[in-house]
Amino acid sequence: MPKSSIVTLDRFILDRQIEFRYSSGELSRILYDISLAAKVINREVNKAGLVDILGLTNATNVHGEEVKKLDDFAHREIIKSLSLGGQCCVLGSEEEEDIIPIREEDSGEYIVLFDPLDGSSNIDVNVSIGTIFSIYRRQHQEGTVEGLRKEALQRGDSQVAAGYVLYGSSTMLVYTTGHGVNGFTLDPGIGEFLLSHPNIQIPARGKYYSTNQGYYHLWDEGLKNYMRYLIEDDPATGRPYSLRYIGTLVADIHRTLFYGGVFFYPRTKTNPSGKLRLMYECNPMAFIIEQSGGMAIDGHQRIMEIEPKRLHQREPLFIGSSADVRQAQFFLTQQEAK
Ligand code: P6P
Repeated sequence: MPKSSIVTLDRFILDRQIEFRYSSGELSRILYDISLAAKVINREVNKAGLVDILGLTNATNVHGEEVKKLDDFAHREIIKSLSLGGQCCVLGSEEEEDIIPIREEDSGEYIVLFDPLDGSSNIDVNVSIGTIFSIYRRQHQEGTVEGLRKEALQRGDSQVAAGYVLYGSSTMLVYTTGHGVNGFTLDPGIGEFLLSHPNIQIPARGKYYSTNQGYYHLWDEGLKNYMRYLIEDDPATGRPYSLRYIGTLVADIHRTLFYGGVFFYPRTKTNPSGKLRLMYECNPMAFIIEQSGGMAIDGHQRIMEIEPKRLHQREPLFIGSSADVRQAQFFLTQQEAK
């Protein structure tokens, strides 16, 4: 019997369950539940242009950003999907100020932090958007709200799994449990995520840089020096790099994962911590990129070694091919050494 070349996400999770030292099936169930929510969100994203789900809910989220209907739908869908299985004790969402305790009787060994719909400003113009998730195991059995708040603030290097869904020209789910990175493409005809990109490895160096250059005037001198270096004409060192920027973190990181290069959302004079959130944007993306052979820093230290203090705290992010991120780090620290 020929070995089937079609591997569904569910089959893959089951086959790889043994790799996970707590392989009681609970983490597998969480990954199933997230993939189910992703299929439901994908259906709405695909028809967003056809029904009145675009536009605003007249609400704002914890960051004062207008919450688009699809953001709110995705937020509720993920909570619903993760609340059923009993594996989670607490959730954290970009759309919710505080943690979301899941079960009164204080069971559930896992924590899931997520950005339900990253890049929502792009929803109305049909540009790729995404969902990001980060999964931890519970460290203590204290079931109070304060205890659960602590559970939701673990360092990135304690993650047991992380991934994203990219709703683009095709819908992909990319995730890691610490044993490499694998990508699955949704076959809408059968409603299954199929293994399409096994064991993804980021190129050691790329030829793209990805950032919102409109903030150049607000950057530190070291970063300005780095960017000027990247766009010098020196073919012998693979320069100039090309600029690619979509404005959806998931899409920009996904391209970087496959083509290499560096994405950065730095601190600026007006936003000293940058814009991206540590717990449900920087940490999960850092886990994935490190597992693919790349690097992720805040400009100085590993993103995943930052001690979290608040659920929605922001951090500067430099992420991508290790040679490129190291080069950025050199320019940033060289300037500070002066
Ligand atoms: P800017 C989307 O709003 C987001 O949170 C990330 O997905 C993206 O990387 C960033 O903000 C874009 O921010 O300031 O360039 O519009």
